[in-house]
Amino acid sequence: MDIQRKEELFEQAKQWILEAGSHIRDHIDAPRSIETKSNPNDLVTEMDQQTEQFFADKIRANYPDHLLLGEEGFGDSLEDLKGTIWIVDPIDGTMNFVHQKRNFAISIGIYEDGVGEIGLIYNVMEDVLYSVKRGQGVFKNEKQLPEHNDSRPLKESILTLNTTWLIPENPHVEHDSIQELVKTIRSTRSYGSAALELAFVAEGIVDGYLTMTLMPWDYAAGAIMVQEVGGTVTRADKGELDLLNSTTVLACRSNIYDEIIDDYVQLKTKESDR
Ligand code: 2AM
Ligand code: CA
Ligand code: CA
Ligand code: CA
Repeated sequence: MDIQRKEELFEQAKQWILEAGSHIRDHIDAPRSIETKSNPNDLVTEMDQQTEQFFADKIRANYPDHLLLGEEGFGDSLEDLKGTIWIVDPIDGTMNFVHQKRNFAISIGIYEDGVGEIGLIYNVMEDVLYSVKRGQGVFKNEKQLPEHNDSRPLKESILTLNTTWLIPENPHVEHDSIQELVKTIRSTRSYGSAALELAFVAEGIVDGYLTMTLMPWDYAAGAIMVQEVGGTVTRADKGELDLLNSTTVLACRSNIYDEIIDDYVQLKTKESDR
């Protein structure tokens, strides 16, 4: 992407994400109606929908030739990744938004012909913006994050992980392989927002994030950030991420990547059969 164009797009996206976040903060204590989607624990609120609508209106008015891929259905349905695509999760961590009123983020990844160029993850209640322009480093607010250069071994690593993958009945991964992983590492954390968990991997405050069921809007921005600081991000079977489908994701320091997948992650179903 042309450097000048990238700069302009970045500044515009940054202005909109801060504006949307400020609106959510101002209404954090307002009464809200909560609906469920695929199951009783899969929540959505009018704030998720309004926020995605906000981005859809802004993008269509200002960049009519761009496309939007969003969680709540206000975007376009895409058959391929050609062109400039905004991949937006209006609230990542809706359950945290509803129950905790913190620990949720707005996530925006801007891709051109399938290549991630710009990423923004806004931790709304803490007013912390993680941002990246590919090739120009990752920033936490105004401060540039260092490249991953710590080669701590897996046994001294902290991974973010949903406890779902330790339950025998989960359909995606052999739970005992994940138990072995948990026994090996230093500790686990579960923040409940994929976007924030990826930003934390980029920041180096956790060493990796492993999950089985992400959609493109969950990781579009975070994957660019982790790669930019030298980390590795792929499917949990080492395949390339597919931005058009649900996917497993491992994002981590590059020095622990092979060991996690080769020695611990035993998937129940082939990614191609999901
Ligand atoms: P969401 O809050 O935008 O739905 C929770 O562990 C993380 O997984 C969140 O980032 C959440 O995003 C994401 N997620 C993906 N698919 C989900 C689903 N079907 N139900 C709940 N959370 C889901
Ligand atoms: Ca959701
Ligand atoms: Ca999400
Ligand atoms: Ca969401």
